[in-house]
Amino acid sequence: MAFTLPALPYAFDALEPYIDTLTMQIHHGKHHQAYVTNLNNAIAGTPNENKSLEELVKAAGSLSPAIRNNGGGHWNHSFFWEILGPSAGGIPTGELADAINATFGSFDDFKTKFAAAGVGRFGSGWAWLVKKDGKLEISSTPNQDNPLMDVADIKGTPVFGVDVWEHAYYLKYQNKRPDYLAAIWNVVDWKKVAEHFAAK
Ligand code: MN3
Repeated sequence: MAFTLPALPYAFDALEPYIDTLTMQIHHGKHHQAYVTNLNNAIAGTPNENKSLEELVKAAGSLSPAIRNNGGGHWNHSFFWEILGPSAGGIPTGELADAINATFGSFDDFKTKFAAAGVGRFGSGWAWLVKKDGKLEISSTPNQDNPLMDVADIKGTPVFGVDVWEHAYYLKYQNKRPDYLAAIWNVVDWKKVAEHFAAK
């Protein structure tokens, strides 16, 4: 079954001024669409056609680079759109907040460590908050890898993640990845993130 591009769950200009409209249009309509198209081309006519996206991603290490990169790209971006939103930001609450405070000291300490993971990722990739054996960890992955993959250094359930490819921020922030990573907290939907943390 062919994969399809999920609709963005809000308007392209909904994350202004933190993430600009043109970036969202190109990021969703061109970049994410290309991962979907290239993934479909890579699995067409093969037994992988019948697998779910999560099955493909989890087995990425034994599949072709085209499936690893584009399957990861499709999974990562589908996840990313859902954990952002308008009228978002603020601070996490409930058990997620307790876990962040217990693990990293405070929400501010978490933000600092998470941003360092994103800034420290050389080239293109993602920064992640991962739930592993019930505990939170920060990690980063290259390219379109993610913590679900068998090839990930830190494997677990993605709770939160930020795309640090230049295409995610260059139009507005140019070379200033730290500024993008500082702004993104304004559009994080912590309710959605808490749902990922609560899922087993
Ligand atoms: Mn991207």
